[in-house]
Amino acid sequence: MSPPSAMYNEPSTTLDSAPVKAGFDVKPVAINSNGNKTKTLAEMADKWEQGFTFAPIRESQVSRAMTRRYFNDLDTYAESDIVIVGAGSCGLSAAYMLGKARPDLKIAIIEASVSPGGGAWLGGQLFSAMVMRKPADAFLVDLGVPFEDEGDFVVVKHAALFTSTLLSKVLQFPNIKLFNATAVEDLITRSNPDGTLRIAGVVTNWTLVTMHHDDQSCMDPNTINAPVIISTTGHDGPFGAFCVKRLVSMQQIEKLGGMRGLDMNTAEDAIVKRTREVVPGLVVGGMELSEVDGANRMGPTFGAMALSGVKAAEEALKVFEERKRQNAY
Ligand code: 48N
Repeated sequence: MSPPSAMYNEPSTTLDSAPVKAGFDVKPVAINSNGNKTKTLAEMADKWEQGFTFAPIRESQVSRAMTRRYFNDLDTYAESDIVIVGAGSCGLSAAYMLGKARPDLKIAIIEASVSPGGGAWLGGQLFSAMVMRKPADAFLVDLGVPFEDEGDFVVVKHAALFTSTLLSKVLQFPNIKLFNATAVEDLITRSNPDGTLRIAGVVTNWTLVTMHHDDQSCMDPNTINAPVIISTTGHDGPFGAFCVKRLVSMQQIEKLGGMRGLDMNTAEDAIVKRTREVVPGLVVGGMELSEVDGANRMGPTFGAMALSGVKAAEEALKVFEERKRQNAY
């Protein structure tokens, strides 16, 4: 007998499509569909053979729980206030600052990899510890990440502790949505009255699709409109420095300066101080900026990534408020 064709009537659930609510909406202990409070771990301990069972499910409920939310998010963030390209340490730091400062704004993060975090899961040469030079310890204090104080710098015992804490805090903001496994493969542009261009959104596709444009027939992308983009796609590499390379190919900047040799003292100050709106509507931070300015690289010290993210958030908010004044979205 063929399966019931859509005969199954799921208990009605309507997603809260109201604008995102401020504050962390922490739910009480879950209540089963039959109205019973779910068991605690202590109540389950050592009783796995005495009647333990999961609540019943139908596969379509799982499918609908995922797809309903994902496509609701795509609809909600199709018009975003700020888009961050790249969820590495700089992009996530910018998202954290924006999530705290502006719960009223819709912020979309587009991350090409399935796993966000970029190069910040380990310190240098796959070692665990992460070094941040002061005053970047202020960011760790704000975030609540413990560290060992070594005088002019601090050490987080495992880079993953920093990145997972930052990621966890960012993902808990109700006004921030992470679209991972999704690549930005172009930029939306608008002409200003004076004939110059401004960036007004991003063009996206599943990363696996982006990687196969050469061996498949045309696979058109999707879009997200936003008055300001923060690009933190890292230094040059298969996906790196994407937006600034695109600015060159669309002749918005003449050429890239190219990241220079390693010099920690020079590199970190330059990246933080020069985090800025490189072209109207596009703020660049982190190591992508080294490709624009020809800045030195700093190697395995991450304070500049955090503070560049802090500054990128400030710069993006200035651009956002300016666009609002101009009514130029
Ligand atoms: O971690 P990264 O690469 O970039 P940053 O700038 O956040 O942090 C850089 C830092 O990890 C270093 O490189 C350290 C300090 N070393 C310096 C040195 O001297 O070597 O994160 C960039 C993220 C990655 O997760 C990419 O997957 C993502 O951006 N990404 C993209 N996401 C969406 N669309 C794209 N086109 C895209 N390109 C890159």
